[in-house]
Amino acid sequence: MTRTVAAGRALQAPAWWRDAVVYQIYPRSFADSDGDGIGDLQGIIAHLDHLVTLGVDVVWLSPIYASPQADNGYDISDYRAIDPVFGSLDDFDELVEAMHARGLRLVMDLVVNHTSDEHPWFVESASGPDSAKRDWYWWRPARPGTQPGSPGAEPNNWGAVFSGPAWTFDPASGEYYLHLFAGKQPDLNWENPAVRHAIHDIMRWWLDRGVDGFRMDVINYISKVPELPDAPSRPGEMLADGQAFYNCGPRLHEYLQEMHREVFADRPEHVLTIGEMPGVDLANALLATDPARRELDMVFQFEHVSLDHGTGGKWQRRRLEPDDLAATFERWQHGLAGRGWNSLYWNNHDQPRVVSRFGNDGQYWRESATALAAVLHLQQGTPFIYQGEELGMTNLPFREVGQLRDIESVNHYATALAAGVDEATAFEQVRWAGRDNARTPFQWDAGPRAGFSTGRPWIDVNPNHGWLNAAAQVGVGGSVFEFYRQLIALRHSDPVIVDGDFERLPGTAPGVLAYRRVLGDQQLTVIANLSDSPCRPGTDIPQGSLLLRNVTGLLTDTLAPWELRVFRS
Ligand code: TEU
Repeated sequence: MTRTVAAGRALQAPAWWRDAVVYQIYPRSFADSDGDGIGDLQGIIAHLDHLVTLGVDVVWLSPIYASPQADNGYDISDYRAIDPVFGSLDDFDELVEAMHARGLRLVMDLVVNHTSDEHPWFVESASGPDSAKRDWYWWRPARPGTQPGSPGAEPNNWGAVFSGPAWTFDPASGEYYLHLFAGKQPDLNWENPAVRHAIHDIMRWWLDRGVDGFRMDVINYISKVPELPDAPSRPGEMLADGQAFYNCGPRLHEYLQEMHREVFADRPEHVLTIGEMPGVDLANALLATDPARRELDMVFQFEHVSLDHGTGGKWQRRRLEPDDLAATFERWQHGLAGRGWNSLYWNNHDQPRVVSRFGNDGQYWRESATALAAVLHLQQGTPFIYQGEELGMTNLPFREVGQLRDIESVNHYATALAAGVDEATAFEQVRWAGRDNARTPFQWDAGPRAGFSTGRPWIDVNPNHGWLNAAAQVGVGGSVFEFYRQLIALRHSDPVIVDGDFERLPGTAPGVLAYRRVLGDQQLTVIANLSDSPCRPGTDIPQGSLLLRNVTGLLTDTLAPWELRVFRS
């Protein structure tokens, strides 16, 4: 009975988040208020007006909980405490108040596929096979017939995302524990209802404190096939990709529905929920975001940010074919239309900067940053802007291995060398695809350390901050920042962007991406040249009023390199 009433209300109430734009803050690299070289909560509070000027509605904060910082906070040792490096719970309450006073909502990062190995749950679990929390994690004996602790004795052959086997041996108990990421990130066993209840409790605790939603880290990995079988491996390779046994595993949707019932269903305000799902397919994304199923509002899928990966994965670079990009966009726009919901992103703290990766961060820096922004933001879904993306921040020209900070890059570099890859090749791999590219300090101004900190930043500042910074762009006509501001304002004022159907325009020239959004008699046509050469689009340039363009000069039937035009008709 209550469920019907709740469903009726949800259908009538306009969902506040449908036309919202989300801004991601990576706290470590946003603004440092105390000069220790690491960004913090007071730094964020001091810069909230930047977000208000930009016009975003929601902030997603990467993890700020107590953590040994083995993976920059994605390894949590206390879910109810703020890491002292970022501040205190008082600072947090102040942040929530300051955000709400400005009409901004706050989404927390929820990292519950795994904890830190320093979390009291794991410490207790590791205390011995008889521990009351032993089965809060995945403990397994060595492979039968092997010597425990010796190479190849791991319970199965899965590789970890951060290199090496997904198992670490604990000599004290003679067993191994599972970690899909680093050894300091043991996976929780969601099969155990006590684990799920403890997580629901944590979530309610933060909602009661005033947060407005959650971005859920690798939430599609929480259900594993409990037998944890070996995965098929490539000839000559010891380790294999175990995804078939944990990506959207057998109980994922059941767990998400339970979480919805236990945590979200009875809240007075809609709780915004975003599931990060590496490797998710369309079918599972639809199951997770169909409102009738009561799971999540949206998921991050990874297809468009994998198009430049080689067969060996992210470290193998392949040229992006704009046609592949158009086909991927079209598939997801159509696949989720009318039932599910897309999230739209180029960047986050795990992806290289889009203007360097898919654009041209040299000659066509401004043009490519703005064209890429527009082709993403004018689709249906919820756009996410990662800090600095609104300025067109670029990858860092790393010169040496000592500049690397990310556990994934450091481990990959060492593993590649051990496997016989030469230093130059291994370095080029992490330089191009490494996550540190996204994590350099936010470039506030041209001053020392880009105005990020008075101390020595934990990671190098990009040397281009002398000209690429917020002070040089905010309020300056023609800047990347002002272009983003326009895109956000358009979404807020134009229902065709929020609700219009998506139609890809066929027959375009190579490198040209063109689509139409249609709502009743309203139409928006987006045409972009995603290449360094001028070209004729190959599709009719529509008659109608020109709403947005990222270059100046005469309107002809040829698009300039990285030119974008948006027409309303
Ligand atoms: O990332 C999940 C993930 O699998 C990838 O995005 C990963 O970061 C990388 O690209 C693999 O090559 C999430 C977080 O966003 C990431 O920062 C964490 O390191 C990871 O989970 C573990 O918590």
